[in-house]
Amino acid sequence: MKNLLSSYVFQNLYGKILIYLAAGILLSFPAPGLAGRAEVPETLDPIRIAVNNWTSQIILSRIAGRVFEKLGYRVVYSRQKDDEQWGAMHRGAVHVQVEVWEGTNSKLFRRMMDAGGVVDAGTYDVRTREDWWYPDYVEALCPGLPDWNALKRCYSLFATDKTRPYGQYLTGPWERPDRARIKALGMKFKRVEVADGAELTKKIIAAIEKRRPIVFFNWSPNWVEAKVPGKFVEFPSYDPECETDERWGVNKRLLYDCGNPRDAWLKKAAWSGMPEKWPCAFKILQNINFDRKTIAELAYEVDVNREKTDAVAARWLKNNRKLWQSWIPRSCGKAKKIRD
Ligand code: TMO
Repeated sequence: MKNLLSSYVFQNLYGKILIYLAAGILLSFPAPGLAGRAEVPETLDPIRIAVNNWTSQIILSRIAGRVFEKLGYRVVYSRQKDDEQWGAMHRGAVHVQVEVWEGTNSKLFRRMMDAGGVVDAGTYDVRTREDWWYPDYVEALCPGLPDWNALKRCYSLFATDKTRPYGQYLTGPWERPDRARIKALGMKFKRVEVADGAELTKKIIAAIEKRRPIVFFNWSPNWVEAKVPGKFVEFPSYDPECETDERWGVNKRLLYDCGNPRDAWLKKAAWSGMPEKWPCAFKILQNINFDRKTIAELAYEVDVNREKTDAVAARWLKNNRKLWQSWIPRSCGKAKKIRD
């Protein structure tokens, strides 16, 4: 009886302890939806990422999207032409742009920021350049390069069926006042535009494999510099006045008698409503960073090694877990639970 009683009391006590323990555990981990816990994703409205038409931008978009998805965000990729994306972003129809290049995008980017629809989401640790470029083997045929004056003399080297007797300058659908520059500098060149980065790549590779003289729009970092040594053409140094004051520069009557900036920035941009609507995703976007080597290598794997952009992005995420996890601030909550 005594034993029975004591075991009853003991069991009762044991049960109570269990109940207290269970209650304690439950209270220390509030259920989802209770106040005090970071809610990520803040909304299931999809984050729309602008996808442009050159390789590194397409891969970086995919990497950013995958990181958002790991935190539960919904992501939609939206094909956008370089010059048309700003209006869409201003209206909030597109929310993220992972590569804004100073040489080609700064004008519209600034205009949209001034108008209030777009915000700066941070600068990469990479300096960039975008301009006319040629492989080194062209130098022997056109003495004086990389000075642009050399091209005034040997334009006919670059003539094609589309441009003869003028030289051909090959480029893609990116906003540069090339025709205005060609005119202002009195160069005998015609601008030939291909559809996108992939087609430009095809044409460049075909030319360099036959060591044909070629001058084209290139940018750095990009795969080209890793595949073939070459240089940017040195035009008169960029100055903002070159684009606003006709009297500036070698041509006293026309604008655009200068090159693009030589030491330019690379930024990310967002719809101005993003910091409020998806605060965690916006902070991640601000933290995203790539170095020069990574951007060039990612482009190389697709453009030269012919891999799929999705496969290249997935492999990068798998091999660089620590880095992309470091972009996710603690305030995003769930960060610890994310899987590959
Ligand atoms: C914007 N781009 C990198 C193609 O010059």
